[in-house]
Amino acid sequence: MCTWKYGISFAESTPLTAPLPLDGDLYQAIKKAARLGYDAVEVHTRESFSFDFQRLEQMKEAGEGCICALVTGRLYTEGGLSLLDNNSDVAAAAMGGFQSYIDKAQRLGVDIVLGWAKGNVPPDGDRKEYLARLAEKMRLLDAYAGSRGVRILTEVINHYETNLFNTARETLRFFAENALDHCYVHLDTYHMGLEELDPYAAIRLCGKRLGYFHVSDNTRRYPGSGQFDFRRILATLAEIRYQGYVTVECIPEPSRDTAAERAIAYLKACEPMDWQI
Ligand code: LER
Ligand code: MN
Repeated sequence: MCTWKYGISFAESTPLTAPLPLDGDLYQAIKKAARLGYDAVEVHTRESFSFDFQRLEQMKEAGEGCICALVTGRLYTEGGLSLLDNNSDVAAAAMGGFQSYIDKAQRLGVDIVLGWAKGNVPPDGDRKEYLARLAEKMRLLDAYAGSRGVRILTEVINHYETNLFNTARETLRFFAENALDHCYVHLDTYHMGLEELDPYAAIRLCGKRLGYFHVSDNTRRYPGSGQFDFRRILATLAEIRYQGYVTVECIPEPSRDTAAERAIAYLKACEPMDWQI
């Protein structure tokens, strides 16, 4: 046994180009993930999604699997809402959306992932001013989440996709400067490969503030398909006594099921032998 658990990304509907291996019915996907050896499913959905909480509780109790996190990206990619939108009504609607995700996460006993829906600094924007605006909104969300026992897993994403929180160091500094005690760093091996000069040092720098971890190989296909050193990555997670989820977020090639099967088999084979020491 290792100190972390394994998750896998899911959305009801997702194209084959997106790094979400599982799709279809949520409850069937949770059961399938459990059959494949995963502990949980990460759900990419809208803030309005209607969960059958009772059914999910029963499934968890029966050992049929569970949800590990709610991802908020669709608030932005489908809903067009972000915290940094210049239109204050849109930014306020984004805040409301985040609160809905947090309420649902509380019911489910999970955390939320914040990534794209924070928004960006526009090309002509004053970075300092936008960071101050983001800090103000994240302080409110941090308090809201904290009072509900939910953590905000803030994903560190490469600079081709967003211009805020591209490295672990930048993200940790923002948390410290704004006393965001319920925000945790969410690293992703794919993004680290593009941004972190030393990904192992980035994991160590996060230490106890590492709250979530996405894995895919260097081409974003399943772990074990490419060049990343997952033995060393998992050994570094063991070194910091990481206790969260290691979630497979990879392109579903050669097929959804094969990617999901190969990913978990490879990760388990890469677990450090001496992790307990
Ligand atoms: C989401 O977890 C992520 O990693 C981003 O690249 C958006 O897909
Ligand atoms: Mn990710």
